[in-house]
Amino acid sequence: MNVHTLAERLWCDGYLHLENFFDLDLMDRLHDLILAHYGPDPEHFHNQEFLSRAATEVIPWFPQRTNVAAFEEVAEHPSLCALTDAILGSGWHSQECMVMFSKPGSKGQAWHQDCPPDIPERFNLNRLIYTEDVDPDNGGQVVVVPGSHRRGLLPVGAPHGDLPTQVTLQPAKGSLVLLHGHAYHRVLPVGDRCRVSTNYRCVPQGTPLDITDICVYRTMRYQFSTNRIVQERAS
Ligand SMILES: O=C(O)CCC(=O)C(=O)O
Ligand SMILES: [Fe+2]
Repeated sequence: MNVHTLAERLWCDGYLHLENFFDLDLMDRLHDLILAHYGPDPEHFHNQEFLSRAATEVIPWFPQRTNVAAFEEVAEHPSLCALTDAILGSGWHSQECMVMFSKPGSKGQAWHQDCPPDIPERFNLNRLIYTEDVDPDNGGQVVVVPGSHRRGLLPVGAPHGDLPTQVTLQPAKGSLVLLHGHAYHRVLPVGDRCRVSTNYRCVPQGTPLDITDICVYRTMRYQFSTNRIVQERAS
């Protein structure tokens, strides 16, 4: 399928799941670096208030801060750049890539929008890569509501409660998942093995790079730079 058809699908559904997008050897190299970085029992990152209120548990790592060359290879991947151009037009910018590690038995990520949808054309695009299979026996699937990137605010409600018309994605090693930042999405709780995903977020030209500083959950808006709840949403 050509990049323009894929871009149309992304704009219609708010997400795209493309299997076998990346070379498996590259995925293995990245996965080894990721496991070596975290070690067997990494510390929690967020404070207790966030962990309990957000029903979200991931430990982030920004590998480009330490210049890990293998991660640049994905950032510069020609097919990924061509697809991003088709979706966002030229002049888009990358945020630094973020690896997300979920410990065994952790909560995954509750329903959220990566940035507030108050201005519809102000959004981030997630470009998620998976360096190992998301195995349904171990949870950690990505759940998204098709078309929700055009529906404004995520409704208030149970952080992990099912939403009508949700679809469940099970990315395999080498998959690319593109997800509009206003789409309603979550990550299911993780079983007895760890889970890893890596996000190469980017934004259209003219969008502030800190657009994802405030995340919308069903119970609150949370600001990461200040570790503060900036709005309560619980009914
Ligand atoms: O880890 C995933 O599969 C999705 C994570 C997510 O919601 C995000 O990076 O915005
Ligand atoms: Fe997200």
